[in-house]
Amino acid sequence: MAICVANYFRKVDIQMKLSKYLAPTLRDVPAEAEISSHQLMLRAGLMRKLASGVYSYLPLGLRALKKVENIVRAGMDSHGAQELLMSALLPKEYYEQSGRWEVFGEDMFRLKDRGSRDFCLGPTHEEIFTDTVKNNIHSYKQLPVTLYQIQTKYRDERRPRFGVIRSREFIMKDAYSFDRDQAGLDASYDNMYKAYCSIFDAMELDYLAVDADSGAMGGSGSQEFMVKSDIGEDTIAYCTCGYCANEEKAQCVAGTPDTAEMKALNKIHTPNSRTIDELVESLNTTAKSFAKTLIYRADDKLVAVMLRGDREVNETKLKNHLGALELELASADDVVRVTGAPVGFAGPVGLKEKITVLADNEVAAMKNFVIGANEGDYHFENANIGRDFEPDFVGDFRNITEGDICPVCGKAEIKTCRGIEVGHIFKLGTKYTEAMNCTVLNENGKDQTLIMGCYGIGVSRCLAAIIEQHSDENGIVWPMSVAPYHVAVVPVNVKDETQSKLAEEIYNELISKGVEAVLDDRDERVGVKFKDADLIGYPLRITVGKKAAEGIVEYKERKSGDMQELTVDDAVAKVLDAVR
Ligand code: 9G3
Repeated sequence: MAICVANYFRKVDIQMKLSKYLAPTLRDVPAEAEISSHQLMLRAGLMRKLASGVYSYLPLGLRALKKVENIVRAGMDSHGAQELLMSALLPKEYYEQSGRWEVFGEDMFRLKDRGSRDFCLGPTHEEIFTDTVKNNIHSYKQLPVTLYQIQTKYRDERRPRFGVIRSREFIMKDAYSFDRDQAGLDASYDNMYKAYCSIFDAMELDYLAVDADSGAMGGSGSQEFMVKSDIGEDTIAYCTCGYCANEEKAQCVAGTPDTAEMKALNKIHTPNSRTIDELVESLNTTAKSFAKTLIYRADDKLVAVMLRGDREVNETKLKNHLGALELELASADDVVRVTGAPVGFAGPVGLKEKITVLADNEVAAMKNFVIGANEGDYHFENANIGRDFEPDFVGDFRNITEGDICPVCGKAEIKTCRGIEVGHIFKLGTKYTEAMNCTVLNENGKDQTLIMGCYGIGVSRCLAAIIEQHSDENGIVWPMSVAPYHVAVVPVNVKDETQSKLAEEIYNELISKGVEAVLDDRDERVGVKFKDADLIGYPLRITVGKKAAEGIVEYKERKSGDMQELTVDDAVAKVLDAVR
């Protein structure tokens, strides 16, 4: 059947001739595109923007996207996962069962049907897969099972940016594993980890698997697959010992306790020293001898967190410690009310309201440091924990930075780089299976709640990440595995019978051998054709020019830029070799 279907729908020739092909390349860089992959996807005619964070894929972009999708599919299928396709139009009842209908406020696209029943456009499908397993798997003998889909997701991002890297509609592969117990989940999770490594290797992505925060998903741990890139939104901390974590999660080791004698606490007049720089300037000291106090609003409570003056607060660690859903810096009014002073003089001593005071473990190791005096234009010097104030909790609340000691090996210094998250795998636990009563009968005929993992890959984001990592000043440099076409056959002058005829013959021979070739039969100057071929980034190019009569063509590799003159047969053989 398959063969005759292929014959039945023989590819019409038009499909690969550029004179008829929709590949609208652009000379100029679109203003709104800030990063190279976004610029190149627009300029090479791969996609067009429909609205903010909403894109249409043109033929070249769709071919490459489908290749990325098929690599993901092959990786999942080869690791025993089973593909489904769920609806993207989801009734609110499922999200109400898990309590997420309210939680995901503005991000969720919500709509009503003609009977004014509430639906959403699916942002993720934990509830839907759990419901499917609940209704269709009843015995432990049917476990373990990992189900997945490749499907369009919708999230109303506040600030869509970077093309399809952060868009409001995107294609995700989301998978969900169901096991009887933790050991089963560990096995399913490790299996997915291996699948992800094989998938990203096949796409020729240079990635790191990093320990990550599980955020609202909870569960017992997660890892992100990060593609190294200077435009990545995430910061990764890594060590030569192999430790690797998202900055959100990376642990910071406590400072070594300062053994100096405690000096007397002393209030000092610090007029107009609101910022650390001004304070450092006026006290002729460094930020390291200062402990700043930041006031946050966590859900409906105010909280103070203290850090050494030169450190940044890690809001993910703070939010997780407090178990808060919402966390933001307190308003100026809140700060004035709780400190009794204008912003910039907050400290742990003399707060006007009893609020929780958290201290980063580095502050707990400091002696005789400067703190705000909760009074306009005043600070205290020589403050010491234990004598002058007692924090309610000492923990890790700061961002790791380059040069910090690695929390794992305790010897080497941490380095950081930026990355784009292309995958995220979670050990979810029983959050959804409990909420939705998803159980199977065990050996003893007793109901047993299943334990889940969930695993995401940003398929459309991978396409952009591949371009971020595989492009140069002339355009995209596609890896062969995801290139929209393998080779462009370019006659220099289409009006020259010999060149056109030979080019067409080469193109037909390549197609007949299963090579994905395009023929640039446009009546354009050869310079334009070469620029387009480099911009679109076909991995190989065969140019048919003056030496066509002698049966000599030029073979060019996009990546290395190597060019050589070959006989037609040698050129065709080289293409076949490179494609396989
Ligand atoms: C929502 C909205 C936005 C969301 C979510 C739900 C992120 C949401 C986390 C995940 C976790 C995993 C399965 C595949 C891998 C990732 N943004 N997340 O759950 F309703 Cl509006 O999606 N889901």
